Amino acid sequence: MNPSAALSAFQARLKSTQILCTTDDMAPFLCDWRKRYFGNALAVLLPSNTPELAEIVQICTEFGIALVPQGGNTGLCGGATPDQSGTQVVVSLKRMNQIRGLDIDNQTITVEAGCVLQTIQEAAAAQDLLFPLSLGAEGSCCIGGNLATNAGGTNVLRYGNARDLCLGLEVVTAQGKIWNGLRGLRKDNTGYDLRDLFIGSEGTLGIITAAVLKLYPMPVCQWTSLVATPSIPATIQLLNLFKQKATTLLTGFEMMTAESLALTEKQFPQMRNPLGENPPFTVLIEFSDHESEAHARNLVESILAEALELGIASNAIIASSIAQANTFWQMREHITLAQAQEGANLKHDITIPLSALDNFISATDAVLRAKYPQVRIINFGHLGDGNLHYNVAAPVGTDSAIFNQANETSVHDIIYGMVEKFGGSISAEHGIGQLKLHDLRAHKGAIAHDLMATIKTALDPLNILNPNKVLPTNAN
Ligand code: FAD
Ligand code: 2HG
Ligand code: ZN
Repeated sequence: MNPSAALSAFQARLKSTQILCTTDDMAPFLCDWRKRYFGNALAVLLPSNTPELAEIVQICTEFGIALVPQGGNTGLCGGATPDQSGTQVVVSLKRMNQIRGLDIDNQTITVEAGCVLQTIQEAAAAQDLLFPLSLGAEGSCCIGGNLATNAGGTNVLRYGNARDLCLGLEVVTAQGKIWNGLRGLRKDNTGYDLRDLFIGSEGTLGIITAAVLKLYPMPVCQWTSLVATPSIPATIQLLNLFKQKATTLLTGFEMMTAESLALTEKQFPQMRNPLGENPPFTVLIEFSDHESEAHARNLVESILAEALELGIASNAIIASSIAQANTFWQMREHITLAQAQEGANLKHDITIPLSALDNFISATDAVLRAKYPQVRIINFGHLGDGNLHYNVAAPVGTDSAIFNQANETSVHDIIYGMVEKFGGSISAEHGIGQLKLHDLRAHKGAIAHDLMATIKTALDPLNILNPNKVLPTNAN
């Protein structure tokens, strides 16, 4: 490894405005959104096109320098934060943010990795088309990061994860070669699927520089409602009622517990639950229709009426305007922000089969509360996908940093143990990064973990792409 020679080579190749080296300039790139991980770097590099990025990787290969790709830096597992050695470079894709083309006949858009997700949604909407990936960080996360983490969000129920929305990729390999796989094909059985290998690999196998994404017809209207439910089984019955009656028109089904909304109201007092006193569960349902407003409204109203009659819902409100629908969504999206403002919490982004969800929650709550009687369980998520954000916060009045430091491993072990028992996954949509690095082998199993390490070694034999993320360096 020769950091100073590498730095000289970067300086010879890039403009001075593309290399950040001072502590102040680098600071925003060196810690994660949650301010949980803090790293150091030799430099932050800002390439403006794919050939430039390929040259950066070649220089890193030559001098043995590790690279940490970064998009919007909104990831929740520390994957985009460098280690503390000061020898790695952060490669920010932010300046590679061109929309290369939108193909209306093929219903695809080709974008560079640094495009902000919301910009892509807006470019599609300008052509009356929908790019359905949607998440709370959409104003700052980038599509390269979304693909690298296989992001989920609030429309997975209908349109799938980021992986399902991507047809082609352009990638810079660990050798600094450019793989052009930018095909907009819905069928392509030509051997191993390299695209799917890079998606979800969190920058450890290649750097995504551009993508071809699927677009969909824009619905003519959306109806958003908030529904009060008494229990998890009732909420699942409500989900299945909507699936049965509304089929593909159901596009979002988000669950929020009373505790998660009470915390949101505490931190953001303007955010009051329009259902009144928080019911045990508040469900945000989004319904997208391609026929007419009247068709949609009649269908939503009739399903909700049936739900109330069956007793699986106790109250429901349909947003009367887009502005009101937005306030429903804001209440949902602000849970993460409220938790961040309240103090550090222990996040568990998990999936459980819906048939096991109720038993999982009761059993896990019971074990946690037996060990930590006053602990706060902030439980919300994309219930339509079986994806819970089962977040644990220190008891009121306890210093969260001290609580987390003392109990993090034990809390994770309890929850992940239960996840295993109930057939779930320890990472639904946020990835592994550094946060779950040491939990993966036990969860995935030795054979799968070893296969992953074999792939990593084959693609990145020098281990320069985001080392010690997803797979521990010594696993290669
Ligand atoms: P970064 O944080 O910059 O990077 C994430 C990982 O991808 C890192 O490992 C990084 O090295 C790698 N990477 C980044 N760009 C590239 C590239 N071009 N090539 C290769 N590797 C790359 N996530 C969800 O799935 N669903 C949600 O609903 C959701 N809601 C969120 C709400 C809030 C308020 C916040 C703060 C985060 C939320 N997230 C959610 C997490 C986060 O937004 C997603 O993981 C997102 O996909 C990360 O994108 P990014 O551009 O910020 O990536
Ligand atoms: C969400 O669904 C995000 O809002 C963040 O995935 C979840 O804060 C979290 O744990
Ligand atoms: Zn989520």
